[in-house]
Amino acid sequence: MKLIVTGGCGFIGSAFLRLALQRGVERLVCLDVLTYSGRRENVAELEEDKRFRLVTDDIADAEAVQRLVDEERPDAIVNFAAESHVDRSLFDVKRFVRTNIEGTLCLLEASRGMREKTGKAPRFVHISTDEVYGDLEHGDGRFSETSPIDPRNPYSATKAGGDLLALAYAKTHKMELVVTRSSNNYGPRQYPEKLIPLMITNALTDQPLPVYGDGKNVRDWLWVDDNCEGIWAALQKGRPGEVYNFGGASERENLDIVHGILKALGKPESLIRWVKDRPGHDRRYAIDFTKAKTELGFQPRANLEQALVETVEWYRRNEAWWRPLKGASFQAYYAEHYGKLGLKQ
Ligand code: NAD
Ligand code: TDX
Repeated sequence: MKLIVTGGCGFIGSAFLRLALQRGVERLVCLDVLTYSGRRENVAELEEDKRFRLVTDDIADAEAVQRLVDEERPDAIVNFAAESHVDRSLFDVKRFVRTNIEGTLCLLEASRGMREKTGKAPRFVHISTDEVYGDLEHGDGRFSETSPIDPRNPYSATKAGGDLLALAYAKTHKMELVVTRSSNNYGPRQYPEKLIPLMITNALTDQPLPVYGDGKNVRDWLWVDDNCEGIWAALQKGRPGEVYNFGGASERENLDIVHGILKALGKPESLIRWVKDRPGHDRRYAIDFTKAKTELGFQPRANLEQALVETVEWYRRNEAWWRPLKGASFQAYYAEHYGKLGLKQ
């Protein structure tokens, strides 16, 4: 199989690239423009493999995308590339619209373009998120694939846009396309702005741990390699035009996660800093993954408490990876943007 994977220098994409090479793909092209969260070091060891090629272009550059697709003629495209951080979408929405909606469109159009030239479009897996369903209260049920689409922040609105566009292409243009919607991932190489790596790296350096609101928001934590296994299965056997939810069966309040990290590092609870709540903060995400289990054999394997300790260990051992990411520009970004909302203060 010849694959183009977009956003492969990010957190989940780089884990998926590793899995694809292990599974014996014949050719693996990573298309990634290397934004702040795209790290070349995430694929450094893969660059030694002759099957691997890194192309640093923008998925929203229609010509560049068409050129690459025509040149590579992939059997499949897996689209991870995105602006992925909810907090950043509060300040910089245009960038989210460009990548998450226009970029997805360029990939879909390039796939159609390949069909016009060769008679066959690549199979397409579009990576979406459980955030497109909006939020739940404690005690509500879980999101299934038929739950209404009800995004509540600019990030999830643009993800919903890309997701629905992809599904429309499956129907209108009969593309062999599958959408996956997963819950919050965790594991190595996650950019240290997201809850778990931010808290770990702040605790390691004795910086305050900013907990939004009352700390009781719930996320369903999914080990990154479990998500990648699900995506691999969706690539192989997902039914065209279908959506598959992936969850970790590990719902926890944010404060439980923060306590787990402090315990694993032997750090005091006095490091916790209560800060103003995120505007439009979704209360709870919870995923029903029965469909993925039944049709794809998806099953999350990780035990959250053990895998969280493993994640903490990865960050402890890989300070050289994250330390430069939390330097002056990271601090300046926080000071400029988060200060305005009172977050992280
Ligand atoms: P990430 O921010 O770590 O990585 C995103 C990658 O996309 C980076 O390598 C970046 O350089 C690249 N990219 C961004 N804009 C691009 C563009 N215009 N052209 C080419 N490359 C571009 O994100 P992640 O956490 O690995 O998320 C990957 C995907 O999974 C995203 O689509 C995200 O919405 C989705 N998702 C993430 C989570 C999670 O918990 N992290 C959960 C559900 C779904
Ligand atoms: O400093 C913080 N303090 C805090 O209390 C940060 C960064 C987060 N939080 C809270 C907000 C959320 O309730 O922790 C929870 C998790 O926050 P994030 O790590 O920012 O993730 P979330 O907003 O849930 O979105 C994530 O899951 C769905 C990913 O970033 C998305 O890409 C994915 O689609």
